[in-house]
Amino acid sequence: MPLRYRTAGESHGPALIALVEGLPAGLRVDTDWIDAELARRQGGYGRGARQRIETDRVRILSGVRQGITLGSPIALEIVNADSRIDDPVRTPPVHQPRPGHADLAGSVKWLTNDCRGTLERASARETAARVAAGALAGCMLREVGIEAFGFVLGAIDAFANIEVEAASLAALRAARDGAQVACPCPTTDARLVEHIHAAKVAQDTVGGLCRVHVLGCPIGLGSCVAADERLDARLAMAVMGIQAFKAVEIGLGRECALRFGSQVHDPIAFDASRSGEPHLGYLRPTNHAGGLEGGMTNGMPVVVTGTMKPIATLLQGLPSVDLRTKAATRSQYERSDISAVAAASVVMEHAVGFEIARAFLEKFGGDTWDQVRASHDRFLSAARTL
Ligand code: EPS
Repeated sequence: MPLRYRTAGESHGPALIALVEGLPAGLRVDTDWIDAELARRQGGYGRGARQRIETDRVRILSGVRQGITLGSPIALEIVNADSRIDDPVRTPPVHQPRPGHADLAGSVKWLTNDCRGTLERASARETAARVAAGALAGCMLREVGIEAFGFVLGAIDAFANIEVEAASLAALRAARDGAQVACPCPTTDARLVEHIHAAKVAQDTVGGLCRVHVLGCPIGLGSCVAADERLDARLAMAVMGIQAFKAVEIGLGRECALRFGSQVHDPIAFDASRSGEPHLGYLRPTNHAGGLEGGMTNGMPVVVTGTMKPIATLLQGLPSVDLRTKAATRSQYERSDISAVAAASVVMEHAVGFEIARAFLEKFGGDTWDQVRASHDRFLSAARTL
């Protein structure tokens, strides 16, 4: 069984669910850490009033016994405090679709002029369940020293220049977690707060760039042999699957088009004294490839950047039509966030982490965690003797 997950849950439904299949038996699950990641997703300057209502906590409904995975499907539940989907007064119909939202396409798709069902289905509230699934898989990655680190890189005119290395990871994590918009660079973070505040005053919204570094991946996760096995393709899908993401880049990304090959490709050298590191001693002075060559990890940190568009719900509204009359109007306002980019960086960290975990189990999978770990150790020993 490949590692996979499916989430379910509407914005104002009773609960969110994630069903995770394919984790081996014998893995310790750290629910405190999963809850801490859920709390981190709820933070960030620019979030709406909903975050004061919800206190997201995971409840494990199956697949775990005394804190250890059984190897059976793991059902995770996060209860919605703001559950009012069955109350027609508190979740009234919506007839003026928001440009940039799923409202219009979803209403036509489901043959109704009420956008309410679509906004409930499309809501990013569901990302809480995705973070829970990703953090569950992260419990496995942490056992083998693989760590995903997501943060906000910037927005509008403020973009940080952040070098992520194993030695600086703890300090960067502390800076990010103490920041208001999850950006480890304090000056960029402060500027992002100004932009989000200005957007609030102007009844506007702000998106941004999120970046995830994954440290500690062994060489050879993913594959070059088929399009759907390429890890870069799979990471792109995982990130584009997050609400409001419009672009994904690996390493230098689209900047590759601006440079000649000699300025893009990362030179290869070898230092036997560093064979204990993920790159096994194959040193790369640069990491423009973002840790992926030929759809496989190359031992350098995996670096993925995602672009989140500004939230489609603007307090000022945007030009739209009333779906009943087709008359010009403004889009209908629903309680929302000014910016959810800080939350999106947490979601992206876990979406990327889950895909790395999936690739890890494809290469080293077994029924029990001990078997998986032994397979990983055997592979590293063999690779070091090449
Ligand atoms: C969301 C709209 C807002 C956000 C919500 C996502 O919800 P509401 O309309 O209920 O205020 O707060 O995000 C969350 C609740 C969350 O936990 O992230 C949307 O339309 O996607």
